[in-house]
Amino acid sequence: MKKIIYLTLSLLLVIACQKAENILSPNPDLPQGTGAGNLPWVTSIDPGNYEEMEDQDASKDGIQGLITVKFSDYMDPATLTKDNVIILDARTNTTLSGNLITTEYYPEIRTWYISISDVPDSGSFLLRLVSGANGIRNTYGSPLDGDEDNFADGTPYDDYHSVFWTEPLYDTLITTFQPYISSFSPDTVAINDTQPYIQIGFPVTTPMDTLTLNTSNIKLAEEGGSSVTLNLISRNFYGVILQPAGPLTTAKNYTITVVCKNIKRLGDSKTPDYLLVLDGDNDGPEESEPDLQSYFRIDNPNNPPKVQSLNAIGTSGVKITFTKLIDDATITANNIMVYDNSGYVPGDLRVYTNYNGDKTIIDYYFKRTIGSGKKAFVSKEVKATNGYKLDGNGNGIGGEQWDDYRNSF
Ligand SMILES: [Ca+2]
Ligand SMILES: [Ca+2]
Ligand SMILES: [Ca+2]
Ligand SMILES: [Ca+2]
Repeated sequence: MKKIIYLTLSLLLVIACQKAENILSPNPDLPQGTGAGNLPWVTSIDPGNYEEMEDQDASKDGIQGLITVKFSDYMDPATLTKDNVIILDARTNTTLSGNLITTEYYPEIRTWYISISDVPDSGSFLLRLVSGANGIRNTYGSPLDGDEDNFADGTPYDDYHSVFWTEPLYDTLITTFQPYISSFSPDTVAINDTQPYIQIGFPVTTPMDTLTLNTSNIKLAEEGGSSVTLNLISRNFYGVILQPAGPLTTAKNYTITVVCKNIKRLGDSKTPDYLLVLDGDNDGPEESEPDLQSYFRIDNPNNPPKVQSLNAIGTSGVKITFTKLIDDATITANNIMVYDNSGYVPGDLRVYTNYNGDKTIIDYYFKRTIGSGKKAFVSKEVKATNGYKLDGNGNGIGGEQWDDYRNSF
């Protein structure tokens, strides 16, 4: 007994010593996802994006500005220098002199104060906090994640951007966000139309450079690779409509490719180029925006079988009704299962059709007492007699990777 107490005490001592020495000791104030292996980000900035910078000293000419930046993690003070603060005066398209900027970091509260001694009192300004290997980093050496996608994109893509103003000149406010896709069709669905319109929409806040909405940047290919000619039907600042030049083939899949790195929004001369590029993957700017791909199928969306209904048969079984006749060869113990909270519930299957003879019904009788949390599973590998695989998610295309059906009853 004595020995155990002794060990516990020494352990406590070690912990206490470590705590006193370690400036990174656990801080209940620190959010999840910090520390080594996680990228730091800006949790708040004052003035906020597109807000006014207040004058801190009315007795002096011009604006004596203060910017308060809070970080998610403990930062390396050596990287929090005025060299990593770039302030562009959008009115004159010049960068404020570093001589005007002083900074001070308070590690206990992970807060960085940036003072600017004489900001022009009429204008708007783009603030960039510089990321990257030589930019702002945390105490582990991980660079600032300006776009908060938990990926080190390097500078300038991971720089933190914010705009403030000293006089409300909206025409000089620089955009700090990229355009993205707000609507897209047809997107992973089956459609009966062999010459469907392909429509891509963009938010009203990011009017697009319509010249980049063209058939080099938005392409269509048949499953297997051969490309399909598209005609441009219409385009404006907020969207584009294209159409296959000829009819597409029924029962085939087609892939739409959007070359995001070439598609841009309209910008003023001062907005950095990389903020004009379409953010197809919704994770902020990066050196080369990847292509976005989607697909659709020319087909009757009712061709693939679906589970029409699940009905409990008292406590002894469940009735599974399909929308089609099912190929008996695919009705197997692997493809049709019932579970409860304690696991698999084996069953005896009675397979028959409805009165009209156009739908398969399976009565699944439990071979053990079923408990709570009961669910039926039907594999995407179940096929109708027409050869189509199960469409578990109901988008009209069967046998996709997400088409397993699971539901409680
Ligand atoms: Ca002043
Ligand atoms: Ca990033
Ligand atoms: Ca992106
Ligand atoms: Ca599907």
